[in-house]
Amino acid sequence: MTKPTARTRWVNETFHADWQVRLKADRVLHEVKSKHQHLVIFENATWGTVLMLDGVTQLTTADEFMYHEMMAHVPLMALEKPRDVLVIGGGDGGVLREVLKHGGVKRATLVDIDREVIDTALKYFPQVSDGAFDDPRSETVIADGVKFIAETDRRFDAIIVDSSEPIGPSAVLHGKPFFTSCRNALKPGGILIAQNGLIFSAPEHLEQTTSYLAELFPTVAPYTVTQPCYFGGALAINAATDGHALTDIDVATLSRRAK
Ligand code: SPD
Repeated sequence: MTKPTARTRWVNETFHADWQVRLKADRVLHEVKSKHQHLVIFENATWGTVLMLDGVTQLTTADEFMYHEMMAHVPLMALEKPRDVLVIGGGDGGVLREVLKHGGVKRATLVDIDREVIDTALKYFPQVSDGAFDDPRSETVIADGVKFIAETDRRFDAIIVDSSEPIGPSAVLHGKPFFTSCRNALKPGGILIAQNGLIFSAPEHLEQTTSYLAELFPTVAPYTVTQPCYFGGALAINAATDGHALTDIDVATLSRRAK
């Protein structure tokens, strides 16, 4: 632990209207206002390297595995043979890294609007993507995820939306038109996954997404991850499908797939 001094820089999370969390920046590694958002990367003795976008903590190298594993393995373990996976957002490469652990995945496409996030992630915390961007099965597209999904002819077994909160460039990744396009780009039985905010402090976010998805899919099955750097309790991850994979699965099947 390094002792705060008068010159210590604290970086505040500014997303919540009525409360703030701040982290000490032992060393600011990079800070830029990109074309799309304010990005800051800094070191903290407890959390390791921290990425904040527009005042929202996106990841810390100490605990990122919790969120990334839950975003990737829940849908991919629920499917018998996922081959084509799309990640929208997630420019740090953490979800992509977990997706590529599934040997059956033949093509994993990551679409992020902000090249700055990918480039700085590779420079300042390459262990998060851990080579995923160089995997021959992966491809990276710098594009607006909303436009990409509305226009693509491809069909995916799983679409994983690794967005920030509904502000800045991420806001449109929480709307019904976007989720409608995602549904249209899934193969029959495919699964849509979307980061859905802190349940305790933003229940309306989970309620709204769940109602959008319920109008689009016969099965909606949100689950949670509790990751220490997302202060305020459990974070919701929403999941939807027109098949049965999310609800009709037994332990023996999961165990066989895990092997
Ligand atoms: N409350 C913040 C949720 C941030 C979700 N996105 C994290 C990106 C990590 N790949």
